[in-house]
Amino acid sequence: HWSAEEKQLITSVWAKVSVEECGAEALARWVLLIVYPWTQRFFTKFGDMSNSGNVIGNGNVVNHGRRVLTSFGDAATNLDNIKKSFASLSKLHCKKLHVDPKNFRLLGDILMVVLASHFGKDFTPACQAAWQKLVCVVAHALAHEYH
Ligand code: ZNH
Repeated sequence: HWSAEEKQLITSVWAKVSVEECGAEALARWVLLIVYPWTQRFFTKFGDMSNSGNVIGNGNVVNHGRRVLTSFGDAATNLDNIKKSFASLSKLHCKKLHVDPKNFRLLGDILMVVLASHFGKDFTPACQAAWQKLVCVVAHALAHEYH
């Protein structure tokens, strides 16, 4: 269900993404904006998350951001197989981590903001549309094993 143009837009943006930088920024923004009241529950082992100075540049946040964005990249480079390749991650988030699946969409939206701010006018409306679709498909795939 991906057109050749969508595939091209997604892979051309992905080729320029630094999972290091964008992953850390997306996760830090997300933790601060949305998860904040619950961070103690989700990310206790990351250390003190009580103020932005401790979140931005926190090595655990950087590492986890890289991990999450790298797995996003697996989706971006394997568009026709997303549901299958995310099945075990979906189980993990549901059964073990107990993450509310609403959060997958929210993190995806923040990733879009980060990409737009990094790539400026190169992140065209057509790129945005293709990425919007990707983050929806990923969120859907991650929620798929929730029952
Ligand atoms: Zn997640 C983990 C991905 C979202 C929380 N994650 C994880 C991992 C990955 C991911 C790859 C690793 C796994 C292993 O190790 O095996 N995520 C992801 C993605 C997304 C996500 C792609 C999108 C959208 N997460 C999320 C959210 C949250 C989370 C939203 C919250 C709320 N995760 C998490 C946690 C973990 C994970 C808590 C674990 C960490 C540790 O332990 O280190």
